[in-house]
Amino acid sequence: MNRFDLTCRLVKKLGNEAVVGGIGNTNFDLWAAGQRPENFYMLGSMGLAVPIGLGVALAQPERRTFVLEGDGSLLMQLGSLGTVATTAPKNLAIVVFDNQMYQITGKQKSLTASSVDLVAMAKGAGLAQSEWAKDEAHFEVLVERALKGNGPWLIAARIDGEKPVAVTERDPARIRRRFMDALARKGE
Ligand SMILES: Cc1ncc(C[n+]2csc(CCOP(=O)(O)OP(=O)(O)O)c2C)c(N)n1
Repeated sequence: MNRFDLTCRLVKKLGNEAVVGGIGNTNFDLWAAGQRPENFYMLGSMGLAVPIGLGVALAQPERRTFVLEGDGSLLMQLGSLGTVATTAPKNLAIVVFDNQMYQITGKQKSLTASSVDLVAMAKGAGLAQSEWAKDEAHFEVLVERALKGNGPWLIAARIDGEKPVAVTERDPARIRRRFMDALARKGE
């Protein structure tokens, strides 16, 4: 599967849901898939997308929140999976794009290229509703489930090594302001 393609499939289904894009390529493809004020483009820190998304989900339980993260970044903040399972927000879905490498810093292999299974780890952390997407159609089924049912969920997809389609504008203050303004408009 391909990160940009899956990101577009997800974004097409969205209304007022919040989306937190993790560092790097995940973020860039979210940007390229169509800029929404409800998207927060996290710049700079590996592993912070899940903690930020968890905060958003807990603060606005009536709004669904999707977190998009790379395998390397999720591995850097694994404890966050346990925190999500323990706080159990019904409105939070984590999407992990697993390319088995730290692509943006030079394609170094990550541990998912060898022994690590992120879905098994998520289940071990207490996230029972964790699943590998078998293909694009199955990915869409899992996203639909996350849009309608009670979470938290973790959706993992094995992706190719394609480069991202664009690069996120590096204007953190603007990104933050736009996101906060969008989230202040509750119920839209
Ligand atoms: C805490 C921290 N450590 C290291 C880096 C440098 N760095 C930025 S992105 C990245 C790799 C990210 O890998 P992954 O999340 O798997 O995404 P991919 O690049 O494969 O899309 C690294 C090592 C960083 N930004 N923050």
